[in-house]
Amino acid sequence: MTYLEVISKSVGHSRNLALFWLIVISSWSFIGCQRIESGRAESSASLQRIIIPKIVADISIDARLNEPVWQQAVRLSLAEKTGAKSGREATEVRLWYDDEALYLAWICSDSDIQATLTERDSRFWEEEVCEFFVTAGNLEQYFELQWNPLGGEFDAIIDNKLDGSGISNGIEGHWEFTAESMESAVVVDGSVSDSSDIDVEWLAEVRVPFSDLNVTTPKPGETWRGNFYRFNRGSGFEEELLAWSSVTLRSFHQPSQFGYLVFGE
Ligand SMILES: [Ca+2]
Ligand SMILES: [Ca+2]
Ligand SMILES: [Ca+2]
Repeated sequence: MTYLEVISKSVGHSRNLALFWLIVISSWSFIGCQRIESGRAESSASLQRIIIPKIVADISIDARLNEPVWQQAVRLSLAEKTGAKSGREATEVRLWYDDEALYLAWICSDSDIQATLTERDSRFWEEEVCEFFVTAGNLEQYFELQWNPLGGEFDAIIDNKLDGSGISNGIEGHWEFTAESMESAVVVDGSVSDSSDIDVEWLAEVRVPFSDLNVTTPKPGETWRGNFYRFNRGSGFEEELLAWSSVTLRSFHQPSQFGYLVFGE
C-alpha cells in the first residue's frame, strides 16, 4: 500500500464515518423536532388565560368608552393568528361583567377600514370584522358573535366535530340562533371603504347578556373557553387573521386552542 493509498483509504473511512454520524444526527434531530411540534400542538401551556373583573356600573352602549368602568376592565391584545408576530395594526379588547351580562369593547387601529355589509348574519369575515367565540363548557358547541365597522352583527351556534386530539373534523353553523338581547354600538374614526385617505380606528362597545348564552351569572372562579379574532384588510396589504389565543391549526374553528376566561370576584 503506497502512502497515497493509505491517505485515500483513510479519507474514505472518514467520509463514511462522517456520513454515518450525519444520518444519525439528522434522524435524531428530526425525531426531536417531531416531538417538539406535537408537544406544541397538544400543550395547554401556550393557551392564553385572563381573569374578567366583576364590576357594578351603569353604562350606555353608545360606542363611547367614557365610563370609568372601561378603565377597570381587563385588557388583552390580538396578534397574528399563529402567534408568530404582532399584527400590522393594533387590536385591543376590554372585558368586564356584572350579574346580568358580559361587556366587551373592541378598539381596532385601522388605516384603511373596509366594509359594505350591514345585514345581520352577513358573511362579514369576507371584509373586516371582530369575532368572539365562547362556550361555558363543552368545546364541541360554542357561540360565534361578530361585529363589523358598519354596526353589523352576526350570531350563531356552532357544532364542531372534534377528533381524539381535539382537532376539528368539520363544523355545522346554526345561523337561525339570535342573541335577542345583545346590544352593540360602533363608531368609526375615518372613512369606510375609501382607501384614498388614512383612517384611525373603529371601535365597538358590546353587551352580551348571559341569558342570550343560555347560562345564569357565572360564579367567581368559573372558567369558560373562548377566543377573540379579527380580520383586517388594507389596500396594498394581504388579508390579516388575528387571534388572542394562538391558533396553529387550520381556520379559527379550533376550540381546543381557545383561551381560558376566568370570572373574577
Ligand atoms: Ca359607553
Ligand atoms: Ca378610509
Ligand atoms: Ca382594515
